[in-house]
Amino acid sequence: MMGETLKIIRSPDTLRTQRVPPGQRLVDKLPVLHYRQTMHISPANWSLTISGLVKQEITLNFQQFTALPQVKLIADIHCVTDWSILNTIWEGVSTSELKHLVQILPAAKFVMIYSADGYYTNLSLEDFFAEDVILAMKFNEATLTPEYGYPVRLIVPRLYFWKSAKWVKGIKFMANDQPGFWESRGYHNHGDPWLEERYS
Ligand SMILES: Nc1nc2c(c(=O)[nH]1)N[C@H]1C(S)=C(S)[C@@H](COP(=O)(O)O)O[C@H]1N2
Ligand SMILES: [Mo]
Repeated sequence: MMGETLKIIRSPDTLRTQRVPPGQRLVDKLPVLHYRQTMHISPANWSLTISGLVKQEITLNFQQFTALPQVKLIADIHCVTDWSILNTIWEGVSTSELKHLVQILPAAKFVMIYSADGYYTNLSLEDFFAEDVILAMKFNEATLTPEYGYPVRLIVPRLYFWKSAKWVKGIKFMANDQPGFWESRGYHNHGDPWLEERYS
């Protein structure tokens, strides 16, 4: 892979003339936020299980995951606690790659993302498979640090940052929507920053 040029995906919101959503302020460093302690995960102990409404569940180890095609993503990030950061750069695997690994059953309409710290968050399939959603392994040209979700975190640029689960270990396809960790504790089920879908 060395020297290979990655396909670049520009999150559509980076093309807006006004890039800061209502009620947000700009910061220049990504704050570290999670509900418990930082997880320290070694690649040897990491795996990703894709389960639920798929024809056959699969579990990928780190080596298998890193062998998948990768992309570079340029995206603006908005946290519900009111900070935004523009032009972040991520590298990883587009969620659409998963469609080549498992056959998703037609009944599947939602996903739950599961993290190693017990965190989980829900997304519609439409939001999960949006063109700018990736399972990231690098942030601003460097391997993710444990604080930012090493070895693999989700990046969902067009929803508030609580949807961007760190230390991802599982993805479950579901017919019905279910609230995730913050979604069942007062956060909005969807979380569009441009509509200020902050709390419910
Ligand atoms: N596994 C996990 N992922 C998580 C969280 C968490 O507590 N655990 N917190 C979420 C919230 S509320 C935010 S704001 C972002 C913060 O990501 P950062 O630390 O990279 O800025 O991670 C999200 N992903
Ligand atoms: Mo958050």
